[in-house]
Amino acid sequence: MIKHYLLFVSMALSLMSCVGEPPKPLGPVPSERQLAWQELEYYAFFHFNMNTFTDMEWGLGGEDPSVFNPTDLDVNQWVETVKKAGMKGVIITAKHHDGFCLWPTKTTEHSIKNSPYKNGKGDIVKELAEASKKHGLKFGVYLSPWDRNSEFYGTDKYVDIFHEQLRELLTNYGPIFEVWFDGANGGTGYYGGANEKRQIDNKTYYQWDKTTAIVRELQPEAVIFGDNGPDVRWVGNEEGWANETNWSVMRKDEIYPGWPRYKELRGGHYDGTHWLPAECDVSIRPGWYYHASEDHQVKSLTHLLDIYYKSIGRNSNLLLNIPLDRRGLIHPKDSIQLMRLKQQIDKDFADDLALTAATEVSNSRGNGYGASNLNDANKDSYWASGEGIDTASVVLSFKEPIAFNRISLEEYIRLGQRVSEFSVEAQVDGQWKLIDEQTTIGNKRILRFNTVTSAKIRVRITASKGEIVLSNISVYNAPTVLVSPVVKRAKDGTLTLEVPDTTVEVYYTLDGTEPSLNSSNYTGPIIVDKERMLKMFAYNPQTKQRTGLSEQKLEVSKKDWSIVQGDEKSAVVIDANGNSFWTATKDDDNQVVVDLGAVMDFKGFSYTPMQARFPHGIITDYEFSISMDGKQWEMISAGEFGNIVNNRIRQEIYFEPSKARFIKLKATKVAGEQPNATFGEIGILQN
Ligand code: FUL
Repeated sequence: MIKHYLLFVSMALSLMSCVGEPPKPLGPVPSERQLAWQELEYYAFFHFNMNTFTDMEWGLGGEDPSVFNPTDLDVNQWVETVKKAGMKGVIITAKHHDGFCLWPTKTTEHSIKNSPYKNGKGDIVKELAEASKKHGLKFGVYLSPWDRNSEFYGTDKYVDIFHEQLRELLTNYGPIFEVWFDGANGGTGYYGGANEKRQIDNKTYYQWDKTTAIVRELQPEAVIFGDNGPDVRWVGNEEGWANETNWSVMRKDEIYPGWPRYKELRGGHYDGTHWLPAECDVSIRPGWYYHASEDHQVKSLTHLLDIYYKSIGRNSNLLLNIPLDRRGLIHPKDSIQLMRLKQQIDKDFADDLALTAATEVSNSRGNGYGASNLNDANKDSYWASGEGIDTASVVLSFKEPIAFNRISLEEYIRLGQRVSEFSVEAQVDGQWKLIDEQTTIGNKRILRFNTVTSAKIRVRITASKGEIVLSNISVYNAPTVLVSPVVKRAKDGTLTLEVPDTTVEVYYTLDGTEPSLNSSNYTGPIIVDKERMLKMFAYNPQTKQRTGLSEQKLEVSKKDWSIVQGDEKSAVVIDANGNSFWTATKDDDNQVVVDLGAVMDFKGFSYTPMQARFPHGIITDYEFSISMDGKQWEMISAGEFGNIVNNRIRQEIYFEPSKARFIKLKATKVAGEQPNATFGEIGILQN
């Protein structure tokens, strides 16, 4: 009897090995909540709170709740916009560092209930939770542990308050998919009027174990985001990119909020002990909160695409921030860019060419784990190599040669992240030609490269932590990105017109006439000495599509210009790059003096205010003077730059035609409390 039983077991086992046994999980593996989160890929961050109304990024905590007063708030507009943009969820700053709560919390008076919004009866967390549910989007909350308002901050009592706030948010607003804890803490604050610095130990003060337990108890499906997770990690920058090598595992016990080695968060740890995948958080504008002064700085399509490929395409999720304006709406400039990105992504991934390929692998662990699982459009089926086999290759064969420029690979991460080296090749004229060599794959890895035409693609896994387990390979031919050229200028007058795609052509004129395909074709940097009106468009010769016309005044070259007054750093004021800036010191009298190198005719000047994220010293009132010898000065223009603080664009001021060798721009008034004037760029206008 026992003999029979053993025979039966061994027959069953050999049958199983013939259909193939699944590989055993390798190293840390994701939890169900982490897997569900990973599927979302792309979702919205909404920074909207007290700072929106004080024009700040980090409120101090002593703000008056009466200042919070959106006039046209419409959460449906937020939700509909991001849904159309292809996002799968939203996360709202329920409380930022200044402590103001967007819901009528019982824990503090510093909340929406003491604001004019809906006469204190409003609850924006509720409104947004309901709108998200209605539109089928996931809902998440940002709750800042640091609270610059609470008088109890620094004591155990505050930690109880923080935990209670968390309980309120996780109890009263339906299912939550992510709870976002920020590691930031600058020390100082209002703290109930104490206005002092309070030091806490980020590792222990908030009782993270208890905090996690509250989330698990009330929202077991929610992931917790923090520098060290425990479920989702910060990516170590706020620019929206992960390293090319990006492990979803980390030696978690080494990490804590405010960890000084945060750069390691960009790539994870090869020998990680916990599953801790990365989320890239980045704002569509320079700041997280809305500032009218950044309306001209919404990220370009090229930049947003780059973010997409360097986050989602590098084994990370993307949390893209859209600040809400003071009305309580998404600004049209942001909506337009969101839709542009969505349209381009849709085009890039419109047609998975791999679905038509025959797949062949050098090794597999048997039926059920074969090559055809790689292109069956099913995330749950996978190809796996045989026991102990950690290098192998896949060949995709097409009936006809195809043109392609993207390849997307996915590991079956339920069994762990494994691949550490791989390459992609295409067969051209009978030879394997290397397209790219990379390291990790993870949940999703998308490679971008110049278009290749071939009927055979080979993916070689050259190193892996164990058996190879890939769920998907997709191949795309993304269309050329057609956007207006970016104009760059150098001090010597060199003009560069940049387009992201090398196959796109640029046509331009410098005499103010409308360019056509018969106009100059831009082939590389050119010197433009004199003041000119540049008009141009970008053109895709394959599709014959072109962008609209764009134009820009090119000022006279500054190659012989030098600074007469201003410290050594002030040279950036005449470097033809408005993104660099100089701050005058007390000794400079808030002015800059320039020697034009020769007597010049002109009838105006330009001033570009500083463009950096935290502007200061923006000149609102000025005096402009000229001189032949740098000693005798004549002030020929004085006045105000209208609305410059809200709209930090280049200013042009005209006056009677004049002749001079020296020019002087003096700030007679600057915006804000910092008294020293800043200068992005100055120039002269001749026509
Ligand atoms: C940072 C915060 O300090 C910023 O204000 C913003 O909320 C960003 C998402 O996280 O660390």
